[in-house]
Amino acid sequence: MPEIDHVFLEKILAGDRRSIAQAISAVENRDPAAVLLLRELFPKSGRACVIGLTGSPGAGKSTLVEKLAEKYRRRGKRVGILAVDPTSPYSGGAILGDRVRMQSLSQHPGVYIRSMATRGQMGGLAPATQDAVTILDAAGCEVILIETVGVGQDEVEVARLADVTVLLLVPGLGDDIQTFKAGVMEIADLYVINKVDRPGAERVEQEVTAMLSLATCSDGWQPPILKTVATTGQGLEELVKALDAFHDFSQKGGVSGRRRKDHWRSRLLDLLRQTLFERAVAGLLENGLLDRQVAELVSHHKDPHQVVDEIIAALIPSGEGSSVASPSPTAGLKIHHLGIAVESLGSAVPIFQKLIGKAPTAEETVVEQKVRVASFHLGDSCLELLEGTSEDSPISRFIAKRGPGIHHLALTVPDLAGALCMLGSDGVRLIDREPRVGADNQRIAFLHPSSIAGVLIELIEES
Ligand SMILES: Nc1nc2c(ncn2[C@@H]2O[C@H](COP(=O)(O)OP(=O)(O)O)[C@@H](O)[C@H]2O)c(=O)[nH]1
Ligand SMILES: [Mg+2]
Repeated sequence: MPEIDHVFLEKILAGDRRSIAQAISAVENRDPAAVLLLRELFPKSGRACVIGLTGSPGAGKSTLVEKLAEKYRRRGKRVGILAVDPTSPYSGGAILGDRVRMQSLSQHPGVYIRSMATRGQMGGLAPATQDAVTILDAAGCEVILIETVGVGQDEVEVARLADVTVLLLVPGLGDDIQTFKAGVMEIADLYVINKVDRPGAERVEQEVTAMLSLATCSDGWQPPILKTVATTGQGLEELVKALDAFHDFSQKGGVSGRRRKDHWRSRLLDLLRQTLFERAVAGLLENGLLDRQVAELVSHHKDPHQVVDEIIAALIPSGEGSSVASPSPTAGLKIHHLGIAVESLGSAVPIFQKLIGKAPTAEETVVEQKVRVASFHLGDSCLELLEGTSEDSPISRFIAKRGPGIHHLALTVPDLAGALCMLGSDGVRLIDREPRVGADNQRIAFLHPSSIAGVLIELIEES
């Protein structure tokens, strides 16, 4: 069992370059000592702002990263740079001019540059990059810039671990947008058209604008399109301002917290999947079960599904697997409010006021839902009287079809995504397969009345 080297740990925390480099190599090589090291470093991380920059090779990512690093240095921030791009000049792969330029940056005391091996990472590229981020973060880097080529699934995963994702496009690569559409295009928070000193920038801008007009912005953020000349620094000030604006927005609107939650959820599931699998396979190899089952497949005596069932049965003795108690994603569910469709608040409010013995706590119009709401707080939950503000409001349509009365029941759940996943696999009809943002920036989703005794259910994530 490896032991933690406290001197080494202290050096990393103090920002010692060589120790940081060794630690990142250790995670890349999946050195068993790295697990212990990360355990010590993890509680000291989580403070850095992680900025992902992605785009095709040659788009100017490294040049832009260098300029951004300078800007943040001037603000007194310590900057970490991770290049997850095999063609990046950080790795010494580019022309001499670039290399000299990068070397000057890398010798700056407040900047740490590292390129990640992009092939042959056993646990995958994104987990290794995540671990490198943890190390840099714990070592005191306040801003971490990650450069990736935004084409493959791996790179999309890397982009997802950033707090903000910037997509770089350049004029003249007409099919850029097509290439990116499948992955990174939708997850970018900022679009940068670099090399606007070259012809064709307007066309790229038009294409991005057209693409964004089709996209649904789930978080309420309208991604800006910026124009830069990374080599001269033109447009850099605006880019930094836009990054600041996104940072403020995501902190205030809870986007940052939600993203981190989504990120760590998928990271945990990946790690579980991988670790469980590795441990199971190690056991199989030891006792020869795998080889025996492979022979059964080769001779077509058994089919693969049958073999998988048998292997799992051998790994998990009967009953054990099914009796593992896991908390249900809907445990701790509470009534948030009951929505009642009324023809007019003017006549309904006084009746309820008499019934409840107090005036409504709030009356407001939710423009996007075309509804006017009067809320009466009752203990931990509340009664909402809903009046449609136009004929095509869902409330007006409900009344036209069914008459006034109970419209929906809203419940809070601690884990909305988990609840949707569970309910969906139990055959409940979901109106929203994924959580979306509702009034007050809460994460909500609706369940279809047809599978829940005719009641429309709104699930709200507990904040
Ligand atoms: N004309 C022009 N050239 C640029 C601009 N930005 C970067 N370059 C050049 O484009 C080449 C590729 O840049 P680099 O930063 O290495 O791109 P990366 O592969 O995306 O990291 C280099 O020779 C840069 O000097 C720009 O805005 N205008
Ligand atoms: Mg590069």
